[in-house]
Formats: sequence, C-alpha cells, structure tokens
Amino acid sequence: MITIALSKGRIYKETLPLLSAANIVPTDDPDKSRKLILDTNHDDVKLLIIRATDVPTYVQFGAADIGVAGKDVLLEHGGEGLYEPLDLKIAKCKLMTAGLIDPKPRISGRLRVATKFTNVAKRYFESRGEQIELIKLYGSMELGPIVGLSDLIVDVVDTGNTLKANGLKPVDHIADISSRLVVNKASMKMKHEKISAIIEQIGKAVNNE
Ligand code: PRT
Ligand code: MG
Repeated sequence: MITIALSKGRIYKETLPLLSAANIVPTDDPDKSRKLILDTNHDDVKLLIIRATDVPTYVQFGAADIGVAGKDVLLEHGGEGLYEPLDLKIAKCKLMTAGLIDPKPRISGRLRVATKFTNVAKRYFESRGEQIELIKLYGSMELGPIVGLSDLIVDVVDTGNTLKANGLKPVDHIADISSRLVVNKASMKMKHEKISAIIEQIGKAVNNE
C-alpha cells in the first residue's frame, strides 16, 4: 500500500495532473465526498485528504508514505524524518513580512509580529539581529496591524490583493515558496521501487510543464 497525503484546495487541484502523469487517478472527488481517504485507480494507492499544515506530520510519522506540502509549511514544521526529493513548482507564492500602508508608531518597545509561522518568523528576525515579540495566530493575520495587535505580520502572499484590501503592504521578502513532494524516510527504503517510480514520473511531468 502507498498512501499520499494532500490538502484540499489549490494543492489538490494543482497536484492532480502530476499524479495522473504517474497514472494515479482518484476515483472520488474531495469537493463532493466527505471521505478523508480517497480511492484511486490502483487498489494499493490511497489519498489522504488533510489540513495543509498536517501533511509533514503524517509523512514524518509514516501515517502517509508521500505528501505534498508548501515550502512555507515545511520551513515551519522542520524536515525531521522527511526527504524532499521534488520541487513540484505549483502553488507558488512568497513568504513576506507585511505592515500597514501608513505605519503607526510602534505598539511597544519591541517589534510585535503576529503570524502562524512562528518558527520562520523567529529565525528570520534573529538572523537580522532584531528582538521581537511573537504573537501566534491561526489565520486572518491581516487583521493584526489594523486592530493594533501587532506592528507586522508574516504570511504567504501571492498577488498581494488581500494585503492591499486590508490597508497593508508587503515589507520584506523572506522566501520564495512552491509545493514540494515529501517522502517518509523509512518508506523510501521499504517501498523503494514503487516510490522511486512515482517520483520519477512526477518529476518528468514537472519538467514538461
Ligand atoms: O486554508 P487552511 O487553513 O486549511 O490551510 P492553508 O491556508 O495553509 O492551505 P491552503 O490550501 O490555503 O494553502 C496551501 C498552500 O498553498 C500554502 O501552504 C502555500 O504554500 C500555497 N499558497 C500559494 C498559498 C497562496 N498561494 C496564497 N495566496 N497559500 C495561501 N495563500 C493566501 C494568502 O495568505 C492570502 O491570504 O491566499 C490569500 C490570497 O493571496 P493574495 O496575495 O493573492 O491576495
Ligand atoms: Mg487557506
């Protein structure tokens, strides 16, 4: 059995053509089905539909052999127990800091940063020698600076329209982001033939894009 962990939404949509290049085609549609385990055209290949931030956890612990996750999620989670053999070049965006278009004076002595990417933010500001106060959020980070919760946010940005619509602007670029194929290290050894065939076929499809 090979299990592949994916999140619904943009990653699922953009991964489907790559999976189909490896002749893996789901027989259920996650938008129509409530199932969390989707069958495919192979009896021994299943897709797990989970939250984007949970993908590295499932793969790290071997609950899934393979996963597709944004580099933002991987940078935040850390790479323990994971191989990252392929850049799928999908779901591209940028990790950025952002703040008010018209900045206000600092809220407190130390710069306050609100984000769900606390590990990334901590490393980034440490590398610049800046002392910050971190505020962990789980979503709608754009609100932080508007309501005076934080001076800055760290979030993924694509077009920047969401920032703009909320009176924010990108400030500093932290990293370019795309989705990566990740593989459990033990699965890579135990199921080497099947998994390396999948990696090779998906890799070819990525390069033909
Ligand atoms: O939604 P959920 O809380 O379940 O999890 P998630 O937001 O992590 O998942 P999902 O499916 O929204 O995103 C999965 C992955 O897609 C992320 O981990 C990124 O690697 C990648 N990705 C690419 C993005 C975007 N582009 C993106 N634009 N993830 C989120 N966004 C957000 C952005 O933060 C903003 O709020 O979409 C909004 C619109 O972006 P703009 O800049 O185009 O306005
Ligand atoms: Mg989302």
